Amino acid sequence: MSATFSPVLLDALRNARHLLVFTGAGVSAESGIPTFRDALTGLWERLDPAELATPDAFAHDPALVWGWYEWRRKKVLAAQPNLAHHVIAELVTCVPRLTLVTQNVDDLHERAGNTDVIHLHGSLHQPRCSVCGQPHALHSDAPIEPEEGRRLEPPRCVHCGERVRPGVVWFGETLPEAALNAAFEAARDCDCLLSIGTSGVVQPAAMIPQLAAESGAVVAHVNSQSMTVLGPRQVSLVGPAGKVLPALIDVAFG
Ligand code: BV8
Ligand code: ZN
Repeated sequence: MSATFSPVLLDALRNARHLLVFTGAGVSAESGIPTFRDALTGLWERLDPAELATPDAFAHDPALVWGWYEWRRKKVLAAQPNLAHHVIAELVTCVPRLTLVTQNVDDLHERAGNTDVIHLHGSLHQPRCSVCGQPHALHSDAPIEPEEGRRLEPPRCVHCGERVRPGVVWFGETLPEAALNAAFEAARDCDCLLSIGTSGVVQPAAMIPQLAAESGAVVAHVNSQSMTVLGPRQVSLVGPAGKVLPALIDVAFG
């Protein structure tokens, strides 16, 4: 990709007091994790992910939903952080303050070295009881049985005997309040925001880049597809995050 970047963005990065990095499924795509809106293979080709990620879906067919999340968790456990995750971890050393907000339910940012990651949509790795809310311990080294498309009965809570559910935020559920408040506060405070690998359609997370722009921040969208930008202080960098980010950081800080 071309290493020519907007001077507005380069200045904003070099002079950033507070950089906000906001990520979506596209940042993990080069690690082999399917994005949320990609066509899924096998059985999942016939299912809409958005229809599996709801409280109603779990109530209607818990084994189908639990099996799908275990399949996804297995893929994440087998995956490694990619260059984009590593560059984001490195960025912490380039600016006085960095906040990392992700919509992703994987742990690839943490495995690349970021700490204090704000997870707006929860985590595949922290299931909890669907009734009493107690966390449920998963043994990450134990083999995960489901292959793609296999149904699997959810485990039972050791406290109350009810079904354990994935520790993610489903459609129609509210986001964790502390995480959302921290993300909105960072959006209002930051002077530069990198929005990486997100289609920006899921609310309320999608308000974050908009809020940062309204507060005067320079906003850059890094996406394999061209993103619509409003005004001279927003830019769209088109290409895979694993290529665009190393080039950007090299030009800005190298
Ligand atoms: C809520 C966890 C209040 C589960 C997820 C109309 C207006 C406003 C809101 C709504 C509305 N209708 C419905 C709503 C509410 C709804 C919503 O926003 N729906 C949308 C779809 C319209 N939101 C909610 O329900 C939220 N809660 O509003 O609470 C409330 C409560 C009750 C009653 C009333 C109000 C909760 C939403 C949480 C959903 N959970 N995930 C799970 O993972 O299974 S969301 C899901 O989408 C993903 O997990 C991810 O977190 C999220 C965002 O997706 P992206 O990350 O952007 O991924 P996507 O696949 O879309 O895009 C990938 C992008 O990467 C693409 O642009 C692609 O081009 C790019 N890309 C690909 N490869 C690369 C790349 N870019 C760079 N490099 C690459 N290599
Ligand atoms: Zn319980």
